[in-house]
Amino acid sequence: MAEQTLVLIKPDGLSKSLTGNVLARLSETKLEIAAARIVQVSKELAEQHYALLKDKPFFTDLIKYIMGDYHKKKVMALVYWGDDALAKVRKICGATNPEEADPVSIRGAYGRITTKGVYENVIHASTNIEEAEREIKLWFSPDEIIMELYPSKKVMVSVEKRVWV
Ligand code: IDP
Ligand code: MG
Repeated sequence: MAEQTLVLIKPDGLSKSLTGNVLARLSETKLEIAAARIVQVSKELAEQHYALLKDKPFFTDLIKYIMGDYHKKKVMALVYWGDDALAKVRKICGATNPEEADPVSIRGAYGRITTKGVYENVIHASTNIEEAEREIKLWFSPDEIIMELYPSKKVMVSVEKRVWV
């Protein structure tokens, strides 16, 4: 079944110049990239993205990590689309704990646990269809995705927008 999943290359991945390596590994899945953008993550976006983990002891550090407080302040967000996308991407990512991840997975090859206990595991991938929908809608607007993944509608809005001088 064709599915879509949200992938984030986390700030450690970008700071360590691993973007190309991670994208090359993901291309092994033969999935299609449906959207991509570089994002400076606000506290609000970080907390919404990890809302389900807000009671975990590592939550505060996790928010700092994804906002780039420990690295460069940027994340690459992508939507991958295709057959069995969720499982294919999760498999290539490897286990959450980079020390336990298969050494040939992205997290096993490039992740680490800091002395403070932060799992710097390079990549995020959605775990199920519901999570993917919530996350994709959080990181992308319909116009930023090249296919109609979820129902959308056109509305008239008047907003201040930055344009080239
Ligand atoms: P996932 O990223 O493999 O889906 P989640 O349980 O959703 O794993 O956790 C989100 C992120 O929180 C992880 O990718 C990792 O960066 C961090 N994390 C998860 N568990 C721990 C932990 O026990 N200690 C420190 N950081 C953790
Ligand atoms: Mg998760």
